[in-house]
Amino acid sequence: NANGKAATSLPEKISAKANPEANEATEIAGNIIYHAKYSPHFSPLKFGPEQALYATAESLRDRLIQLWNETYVHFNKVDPKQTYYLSMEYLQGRALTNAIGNLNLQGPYADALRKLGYELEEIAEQEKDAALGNGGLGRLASCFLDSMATLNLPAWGYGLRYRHGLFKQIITKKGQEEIPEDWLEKFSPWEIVRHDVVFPVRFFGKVQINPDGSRKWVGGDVVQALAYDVPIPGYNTKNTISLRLWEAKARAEDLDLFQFNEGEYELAAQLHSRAQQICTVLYPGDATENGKLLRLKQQFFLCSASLQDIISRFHERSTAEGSRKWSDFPSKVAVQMNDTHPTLAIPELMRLLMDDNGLGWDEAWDVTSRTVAYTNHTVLPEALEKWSQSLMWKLLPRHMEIIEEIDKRFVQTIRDTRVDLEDKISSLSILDNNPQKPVVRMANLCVVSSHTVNGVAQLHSDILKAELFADYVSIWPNKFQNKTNGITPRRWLRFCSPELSDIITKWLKTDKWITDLDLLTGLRQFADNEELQSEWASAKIANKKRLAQYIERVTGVSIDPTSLFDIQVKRIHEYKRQLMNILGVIYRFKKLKEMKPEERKKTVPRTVMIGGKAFATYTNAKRIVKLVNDVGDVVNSDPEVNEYLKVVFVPNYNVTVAEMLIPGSELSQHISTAGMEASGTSNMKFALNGCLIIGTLDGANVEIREEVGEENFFLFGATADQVPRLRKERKDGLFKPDPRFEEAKQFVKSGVFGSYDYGPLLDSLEGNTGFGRGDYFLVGYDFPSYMDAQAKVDEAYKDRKGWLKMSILSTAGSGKFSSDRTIAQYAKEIWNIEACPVP
Ligand code: T68
Repeated sequence: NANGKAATSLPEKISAKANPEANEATEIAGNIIYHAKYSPHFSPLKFGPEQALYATAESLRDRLIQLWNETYVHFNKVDPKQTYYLSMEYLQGRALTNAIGNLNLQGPYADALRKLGYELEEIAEQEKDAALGNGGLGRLASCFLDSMATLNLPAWGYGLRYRHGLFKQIITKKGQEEIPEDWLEKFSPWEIVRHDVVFPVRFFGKVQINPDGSRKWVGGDVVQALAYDVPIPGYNTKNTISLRLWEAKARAEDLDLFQFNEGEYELAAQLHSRAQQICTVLYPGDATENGKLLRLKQQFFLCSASLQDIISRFHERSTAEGSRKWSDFPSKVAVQMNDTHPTLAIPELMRLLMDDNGLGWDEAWDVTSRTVAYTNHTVLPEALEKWSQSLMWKLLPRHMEIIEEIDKRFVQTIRDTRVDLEDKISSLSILDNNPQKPVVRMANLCVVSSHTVNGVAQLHSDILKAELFADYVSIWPNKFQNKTNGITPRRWLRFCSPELSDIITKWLKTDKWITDLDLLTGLRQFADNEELQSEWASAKIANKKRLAQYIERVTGVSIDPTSLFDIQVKRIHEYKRQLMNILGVIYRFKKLKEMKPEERKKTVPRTVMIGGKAFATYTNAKRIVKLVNDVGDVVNSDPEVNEYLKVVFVPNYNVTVAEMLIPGSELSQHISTAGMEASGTSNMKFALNGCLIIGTLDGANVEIREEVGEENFFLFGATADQVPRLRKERKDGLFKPDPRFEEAKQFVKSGVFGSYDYGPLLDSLEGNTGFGRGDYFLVGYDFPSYMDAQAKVDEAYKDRKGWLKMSILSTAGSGKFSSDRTIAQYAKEIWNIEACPVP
């Protein structure tokens, strides 16, 4: 209501005011009321924050549907070449603030909600994250969708509608525990179910050979794929594209009524329950045979449903000008595979073309290989997908025939044309026929079948070409490209830090940087300006205070907003070396303890925040989480030290938590073993928000350092080309550890941080003797240069003006890392598509 008290019941009427903004707000408020009343999801009478969220989202959804429809009709009319992004993961996060911001309705929506007694922020807080992904790869897909829409590109995303997204992490005395996430517990106001978009997807069965020699996949189980569209609005444009998520459903006739009436309920509904399993969770455990089968089903389900939909749209659009030739398909359709998870799109497109549409092999292969392209996101051998051949024969017999044929033809071509590669054939081929464990190498299938293969940062793409795919490069030198990742500046600056955004707009005298991020270089000329510096500092401190309040609320730890905020947030993985971070903290703590009080006063107070989820079965990663928490407990309650050092494990790191942490950060850590982090994208978000990076020459760090200037980047550590030699030296016992490293490990062993057995974790850092596991990630080697770089950070932070200047230059140098730039390059250099703006 008007005096700012939350309304608990629905106002009947909202009165209009004279100015147009106010009228728009009145209309929106009316629409929110309408939805609360006539699209009810709750009983009447109560209109609390939750009811307000759903009604507000539905009022926005009306606009999104309108824009989505206009975009669809326009694309249908113009009939441009369209890209389809296939991804098993999307980390969308919340949608309300983003939709309001992209539609430029911030003012009217805030006013409308105020009329109803609410603040917009308070309502936005109610929304659950859509967390249909793990980490960087899934968030990249979501940033890409935002850029595709904003650039008016004819492009769509396809994914799965997981009932439960990524688990929720809670921290107990035992460390990380996982509880199921439930974004659909009530419902999602953003999705639109399309009851007319349904495709059958088959599993198991057999291949039938017809009298004319053609083949058909028959029998087995058939489930229905039902489409849900999540509208993706572009920024400052009408174009609104789709993230189409598939849900698996059984048909009514799949219920065996006879069995049901016999009291055999489970048996009667087994097809229903098998269909339901497909979209129940993201990444079901795959330690068991059943688990593997379910994951393979998920991948095929995404590929088959999406391709049937793409083909049906190809036909739908061709009716306007008469039927179209299949050879035109690649000039109307581009399919981008986000890593190898959607690889089955290749044999599935071949099957649909040959078995359902009568194309011959050569014609089908020509169409397929001109349509699909593949992005690689990792060089870690354990992350390169290999599926057991027997499992594939069982679930997808026709696809295995096709894969065998692709492999046979490829190998034959190499034999015919490249005698020099004869001894490489066993590693180049798609099928690995090792009798112990015959597998299909999905990355090889992707490289052989795609017209383009790309890495996600320059260093990563160079490594792909020089190592993982080197022999393929000699066959197809022009197939390989780099597309350095990017992030959307809307979510990751404009909306998550409105304070800093307004300052940027004021100094650049334009807000065009929001869609043309290179304009940020215009800040460089003001980097020394005291007025800008003081405004910059006040935005930072406001963001730090907001973050401090959040930390206190979720962890109970109170942190000092004037201390240096040092953050490392990402999935917990040994190669990302959170262990090096916490060992550094442990060393710092020990030194602080040893200091006299006057000495301590001269140090730079720091708050170290670490957050991230460990995969549920990744034991060492979970040990790291436990160690960070234990160290935090001891350090934060130490009265001698806790004024100078705090250690916080930020629980349940996700997109929404990132939107809080990143704007309040001053130093962030991107410290992976060189050569192992393909790109990293949070490094870009931090840099964009004026946060300095301490990091190795790995992934996109290399390019960030180039752009922001080496004097604004705290570099340390071995380079990627040194890593193999260093690993060997470590193994041969030639490595001499730094005393600081030994001291830190010894301190943990002494039991200061409790009785948990950190032995196995510490052993992973030792050479190959005894219990040692070789320190594969070279924590020991990089530790001294890491500590030296940290000392430089402390020195630099003491110079307030110098630090602010570096912070401004960091933002100024981040223009390259807009996903608008990345997507424009994909559009031009891989997809060959053009903007198609809705008039
Ligand atoms: C990440 N990969 C890279 N993989 O690690 C990161 N899911 O360097 C890069 O910036 C990012 O991709 C975007 O390119 C992942 O996030 C996964 O999450 C993954 C791996 C295997 C299976 C499923």
